[in-house]
Amino acid sequence: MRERSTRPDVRDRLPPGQYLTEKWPVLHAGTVPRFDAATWDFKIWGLVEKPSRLSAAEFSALPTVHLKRDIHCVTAWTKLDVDFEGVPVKALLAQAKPLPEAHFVMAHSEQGYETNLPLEYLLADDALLASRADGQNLTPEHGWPLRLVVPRLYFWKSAKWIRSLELIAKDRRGFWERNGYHNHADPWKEERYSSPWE
Ligand SMILES: Nc1nc2c(c(=O)[nH]1)N[C@H]1C(S)=C(S)[C@@H](COP(=O)(O)O)O[C@H]1N2
Ligand SMILES: [Mo]
Repeated sequence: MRERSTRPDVRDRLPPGQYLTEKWPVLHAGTVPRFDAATWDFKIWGLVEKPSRLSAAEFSALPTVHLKRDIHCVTAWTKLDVDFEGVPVKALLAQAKPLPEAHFVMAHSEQGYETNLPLEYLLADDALLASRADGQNLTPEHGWPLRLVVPRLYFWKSAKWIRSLELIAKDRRGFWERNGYHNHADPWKEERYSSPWE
């Protein structure tokens, strides 16, 4: 989408076919789940040496970092410079110790939503399990109490209301990936939809 009024420095940050939004739209399948701190937990499981389970209190005591990134939704909006605060996924994975045969991850959320990613995206510095954005707790609509943030891929890979990460050997498609979206989802390559021959 051509944005004549967009400053060149900003234009360079817009992946092909994206337009800028100042607002933060809310998008998801299903309803906003209710959060119950007494029963909530976060697990890392599957192909790891040390599976882990953290309660809400344990998770909220973990050290966090800030990460300012642009987010790109497949429905074509891009929002610049969102300041996420959360726990680096790589710190939790370092404790869980992925087995050598683990190459992919399925992120599991409330109500059965799931999305798949190559493990390398979660070992990178810019993958967070975030509870805050722009200095505020996430609203329930944006994923409170915890969402994945993987800014280098279209935003559907950033699972809201995440409850676990499952390490797997062979790639498996998640919810949107089974329903027409691209398996990999790089916005700079416009990997929006999957084609029948993939
Ligand atoms: N659990 C869950 N997470 C989800 C989704 C969903 O349907 N369920 N939708 C994804 C999609 S398609 C997008 S674009 C982003 C939107 O996040 P936002 O509502 O915070 O903008 O969440 C992603 N995470
Ligand atoms: Mo989306």
